[in-house]
Order: sequence, then structure tokens, then C-alpha cells
Amino acid sequence: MSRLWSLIFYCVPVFATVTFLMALNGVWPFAACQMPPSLSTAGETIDGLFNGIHVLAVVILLGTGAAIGYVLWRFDHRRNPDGKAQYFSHNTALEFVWTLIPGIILVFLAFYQMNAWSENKMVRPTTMVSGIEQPTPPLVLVKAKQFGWEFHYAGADGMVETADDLYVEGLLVVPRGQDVVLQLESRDVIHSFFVPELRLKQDVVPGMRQFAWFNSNQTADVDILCTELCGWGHYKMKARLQIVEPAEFKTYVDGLEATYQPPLASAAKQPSSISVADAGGKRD
Ligand SMILES: [Cu+2]
Repeated sequence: MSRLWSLIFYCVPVFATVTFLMALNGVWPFAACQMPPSLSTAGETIDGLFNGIHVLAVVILLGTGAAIGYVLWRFDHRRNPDGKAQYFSHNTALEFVWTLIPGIILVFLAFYQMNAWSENKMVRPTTMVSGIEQPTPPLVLVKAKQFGWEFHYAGADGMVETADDLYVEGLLVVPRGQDVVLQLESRDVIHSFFVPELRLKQDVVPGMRQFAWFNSNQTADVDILCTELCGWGHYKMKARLQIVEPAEFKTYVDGLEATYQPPLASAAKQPSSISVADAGGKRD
């Protein structure tokens, strides 16, 4: 029986490595396991980090799988005269090594990811205002709720959470080639704002005000997903993100201002220049 187990332990990392290489090279059916092409200027850094850690994990899996398989095969009970498997309670040198190596790897990862984390989560983009560098104000206040997304655009005053905010549900339109800062809040439970193409994921926690930012160099029309299990309707908690040329974005916001109705009076109307037929909030 132990020989069978040793073969199984050999097979697991081999199978994992083969599927990993197939996914990496876009081979069916594992091609779908890859992240979609990046739309964000930060994509290259994040993908480099993601793939680097993935390769490291594959090497570790291969090493541990092979080690377990070898030990099961080599120290089989049939190789012992008394018919029992070899047994020892501990080995200080071995335990030191298998603690030290993961420790070194984790310290390495802590430094390796520092720049990517800092750029994407800590250091918010800045804007020059009257010659003074200031954090870029949020373009949109995103409110997550069971089970949809509200987008409150800064009105003429350029600030969110003021009386002239423009409210849209299920559709986020942003300009291409600019730093877009989002202010994220929740109306009820914990949600998570996720756009795989932007490599952007941020938990949205009740009572907290969080900021997320991105800069896309391409126009696009993609899904916004919730990746926190937030209730029975979690599966349908989607919205649409459209990244458009700056001129088109201006036309869109101007159109919102012209047609805007307070949310309590009626649903905000959409300008005709942007199709919202497949906006997440309506589609579901
Ligand atoms: Cu949710």
C-alpha cells in the first residue's frame, strides 16, 4: 500500500506542474485559468508578482511532493527486517532546515512585493492644485449594497458627498489615460470590488471609507464583480465598467447633469451616447 501512496505523492506535483504549464501557454482546457489581459498600467507589475509567486509555489509543491514520495518509497516497511516502517520521533537539524527555508522565502516575498503594494494600495495618485501637490480627489463614490453597485459622480464642485453628486446604478464610466480614484463604501455588509482586467480588488467594509485607484491606457467594457460572499444574491452582484476616451467621458457626465433626477424622485436617466442596455444592474 505504501508504494501506491508514494506514487500518488509523486503524481500530485507532476500533474500540478503540467497543468500549470498548460495554463501558462494557453492550452485547452486550462487556458481559462489565466487572468484576462490587463487593461491597467499597473498590470505588468502585478502580473510579474503573481506569476513569480506562482512559479515559486510550483517549485515548492514539486519539492515537497517529491520528498514525501521518496520517503514513502525508500523507507517502506518491507525494507526493514522486523517488517515495520522506520520511525523516529524528531530530527532537530531537519526541523531547523524546514523552518528556516520557508522563513527565508516569506522574508524575500515581503520585500519583493513591497513596491507593487505601495504603488497600488498605499500611495494614492496626486494632482497639482494651485502649485501644491495633493492626493487626487475621488472621481466617483462607489456604494456597495445587497446586491448592486451605486456610483455617485462628483458634480460641478469636483467633490463627492456633496449636494450636486450625480447618481447612476450599475454602470461606471471613466476616462482612459487618467488616474481614476474611487471612494468605496458599503451600505450594509462586507462586499469586495473586483475588476480582474484592472488587477484591482478591494474589500468594502461597512463604516469604513476606502480608496482604490487605477489608470487604464485602453478603452474597454468589462464587468465589475463582488468577490465577498455577501448574501443570497451575491452571484448577481455585478455592474459594468466602461473606459472611454476623455472627450466621451465629458459628454457622458455633461449628459448626466442635464438629465439628472434625485434618486428618490426617479431612477437617473442615462445619456443616449452611451449604451447601458447591458449594464449589470439591469441585466440581472
Ligand atoms: Cu457583495
